[in-house]
Amino acid sequence: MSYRNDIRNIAIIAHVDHGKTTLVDALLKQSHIFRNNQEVGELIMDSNTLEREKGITIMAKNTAVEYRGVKINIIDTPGHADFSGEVERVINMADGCLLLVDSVEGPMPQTRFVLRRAFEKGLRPIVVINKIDREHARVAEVLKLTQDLFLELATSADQLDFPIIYASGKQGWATTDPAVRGTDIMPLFECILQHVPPPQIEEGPFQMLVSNLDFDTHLGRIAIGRIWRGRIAPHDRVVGLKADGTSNQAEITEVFTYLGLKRLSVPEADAGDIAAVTGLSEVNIGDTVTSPERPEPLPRIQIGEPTVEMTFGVNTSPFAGREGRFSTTRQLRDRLFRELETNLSLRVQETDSPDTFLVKGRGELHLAILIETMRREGYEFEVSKPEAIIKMVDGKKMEPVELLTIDIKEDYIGVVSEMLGKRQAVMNDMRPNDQGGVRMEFHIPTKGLIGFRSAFLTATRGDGIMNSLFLDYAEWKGNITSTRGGVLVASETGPAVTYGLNNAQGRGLTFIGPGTFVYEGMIVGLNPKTQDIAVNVCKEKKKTNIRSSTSDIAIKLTPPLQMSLEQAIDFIADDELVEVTPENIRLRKKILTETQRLRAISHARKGITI
Ligand SMILES: Nc1nc2c(ncn2[C@@H]2O[C@H](COP(=O)(O)OP(=O)(O)OP(=O)(O)O)[C@@H](O)[C@H]2O)c(=O)[nH]1
Ligand SMILES: [Mg+2]
Repeated sequence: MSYRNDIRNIAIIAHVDHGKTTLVDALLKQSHIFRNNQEVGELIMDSNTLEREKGITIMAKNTAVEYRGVKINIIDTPGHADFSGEVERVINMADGCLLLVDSVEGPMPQTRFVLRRAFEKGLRPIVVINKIDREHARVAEVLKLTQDLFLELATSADQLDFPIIYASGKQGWATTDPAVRGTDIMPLFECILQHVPPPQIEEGPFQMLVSNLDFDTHLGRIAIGRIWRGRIAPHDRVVGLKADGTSNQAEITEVFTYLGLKRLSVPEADAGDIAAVTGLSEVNIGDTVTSPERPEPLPRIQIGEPTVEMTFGVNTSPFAGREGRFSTTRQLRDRLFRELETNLSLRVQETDSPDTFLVKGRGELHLAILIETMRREGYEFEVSKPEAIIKMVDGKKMEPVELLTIDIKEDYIGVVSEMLGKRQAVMNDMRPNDQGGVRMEFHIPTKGLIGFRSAFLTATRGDGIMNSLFLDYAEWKGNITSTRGGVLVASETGPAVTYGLNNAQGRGLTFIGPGTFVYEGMIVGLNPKTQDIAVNVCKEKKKTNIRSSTSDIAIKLTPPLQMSLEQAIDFIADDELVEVTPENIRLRKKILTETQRLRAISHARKGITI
């Protein structure tokens, strides 16, 4: 066994928004890998469109910088619990990690999750108390809470001895003494060099674990991973070892390593480094690529199970085929199965219906991001309400349970507790938080969380914060009765008009404006009663020659309540669907005509299935 002192491999891990990607900006910029006049902007690693729009990291990505002659491979990871699979996918590549903790928020549920994963993989952590420029920073307390978390999760005594850096990633500085403001990020670089173990190298022929895939129209499939043994060069012959025990031979065409945002073509790459290779057309994430001399597989990547499922089906609305470029079963099927290659915690299953697929993910956001990505690519399809994944264990029905942490103002304790009570949540902690409000912790079945976020934000007037983390499976606690009201359903097909919408607004809230094309069975609003109400939003005022009063001329409509994709998915009930196309997000009843819906309801009451 030997070491490579010229390399360090680190993962940046934390709860969502604790400043990982911003800190990577500082590391990139201050390692001077950009030209002086190069405009690189902010959140450089959040390079895909949805990441930039949402301001969150969705996919883990790697980059590298050089500091005092040492190459530091940096892996930026997402902090949102729904993308935990990304952390699990890439953490194998690192020897150490920067565990960021926001100096105001302190350790949060996902901080615990990622630290546990880091310990399982034997990574050496450096704690970075981050955002210490914030006005309400409470550095000493947050450090104490972080130490408590280490005490709770460490499996050996040496894990308790971790270096601490205080930083403002945004202002680009770090310091070892919280009382002294830093001037640059160098103290963090120094700490990485000193405390992250250099990669250990096992002697022997080439062996690499594939942790990521990329595609390039010229180069084809690019396999990215850490080299554990040996070296690799263009034209080397290799063997790809697959999950099912089979293998295939290939010849490497090109080898790349990373520097900054670039992939550099290199004559060879050696053990300890993170490299990208081309020439393997069949390779998948988790496969081991080795020299044919010693084709030994590395342990496969462990990915947590999905907890939420929903169906993706071919669009069956009367407007099907009008707005999307890809709308057939084949296209939908191919796209979904292709997603499995890189989205490791996703599962796709065929169902009894050939036009419908069951898609399982780590949470509503995980699935919503896939839906949004596909719709932007030109797909149209319909999705059902997300549901928690139920398992049978020893003949018992089990369901996923999550730890829910919320921060709210005291005034909302009553209303939020009541909402959560109805959703089978059990409170296990409540204490004052540092923003003058309270922090409450609950155990709640995943099914109770579905649809909760928007209700929670409405109830707290947008300033409540909630985070949830999968805990475990527990015995099924029974159904939750929906608290949502009935909907307003269009009874005719055609363009909605002001007169018809005005009538509909007499019955409830509307979701669409005049001019929107609707079809019979499409959901156009919400009503306060429990039953659905059919409304004719296409109805025009009868034309007469005489205007009875001036109020007929200018009807003032209340602006429609427009829902984002995530809100729409959260909103729908079991007998409803969201129709997704590149141009529109429509809500609809599964059964479009009112008579058939009523018949289905009466059959259901009598226990008849149709
Ligand atoms: N005051 C202050 N704000 C910061 C600092 N670092 C990041 N932020 C802000 O915190 C927010 C989140 O920053 P990101 O870098 O995207 O956080 P992240 O951990 O990468 O988030 P995810 O990848 O989505 O988990 C942004 O609005 C940043 O501007 C800091 O040092 N000080
Ligand atoms: Mg990020």
